[in-house]
Amino acid sequence: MRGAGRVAHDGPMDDAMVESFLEDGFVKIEGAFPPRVAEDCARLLWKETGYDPEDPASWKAPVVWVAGMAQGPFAAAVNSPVLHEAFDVLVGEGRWQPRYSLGSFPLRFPHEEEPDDAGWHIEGSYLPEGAAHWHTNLRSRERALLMLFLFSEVTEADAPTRIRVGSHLDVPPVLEPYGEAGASFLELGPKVAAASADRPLAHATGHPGDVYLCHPFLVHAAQPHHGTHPRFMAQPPLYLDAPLELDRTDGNYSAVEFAIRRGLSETADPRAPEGARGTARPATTDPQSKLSPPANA
Ligand SMILES: O=C(O)CCC(=O)C(=O)O
Repeated sequence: MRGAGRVAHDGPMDDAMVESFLEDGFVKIEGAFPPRVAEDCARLLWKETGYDPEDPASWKAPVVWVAGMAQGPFAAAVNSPVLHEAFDVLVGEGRWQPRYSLGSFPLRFPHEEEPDDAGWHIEGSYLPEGAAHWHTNLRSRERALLMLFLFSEVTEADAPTRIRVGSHLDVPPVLEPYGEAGASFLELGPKVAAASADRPLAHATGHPGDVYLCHPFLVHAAQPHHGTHPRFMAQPPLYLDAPLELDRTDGNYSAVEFAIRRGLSETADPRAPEGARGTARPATTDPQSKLSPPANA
């Protein structure tokens, strides 16, 4: 198993972040928001569970899902300058929507019972009219990133999220045949699990205040918690402000778009012209446009 890659953010973010994101499908930003903010978030989350932090006998279920939290500490966590800069680097300036809340918290408790939600999958990002399950398509409709926010200390023993490193490149060929309509996570789950089975494993461990920014197609899974400390995390989307484009005439691709093209190119006809196979550089690694492509490019 390999360790989760991390990106320093004491200087300007740059090509190292983009390269790591393209290769692995995620970057870990340590200290993305202050530990004190994480503590405040955790206190509010405990209230939602109805459990007593000091009394393990009260931790009745292996996982408690909390939907949306819009109190100040959650808005503060997602709006740190370092995260905004990273969103610009990976998604592109003006191409993502600011958020003022966080959602989708799988709070995992040490438990003998196995959770029923620990299969390999990618996230659904939109609910088509009349559909029962969330869907994903090749252009990652609505979702720019999957984000993992840590609110507790997460060691190997605390049920960290399992990540298949580089699996975001296996998913575009699975999605391509479904076109714009996409497919539900139920249909896609077994296919993306099979396509990424040989990828090395990483675990989303870290400290309160660390954030993993993941490509929306990163294949990941929960795991049973047989440790001692509850694991508090959020896994919300970063929403797109403009749809992803996979065929830009000016080549001004974001890192998220570029990775999708790279995933497609790995199964494409090797005789196809280079530009058509996604082998050009993303705009974010062009030294002339160091950080992010312009909005609506
Ligand atoms: O709880 C976790 O570690 C991951 C949960 C997850 O990926 C999900 O249920 O979508």
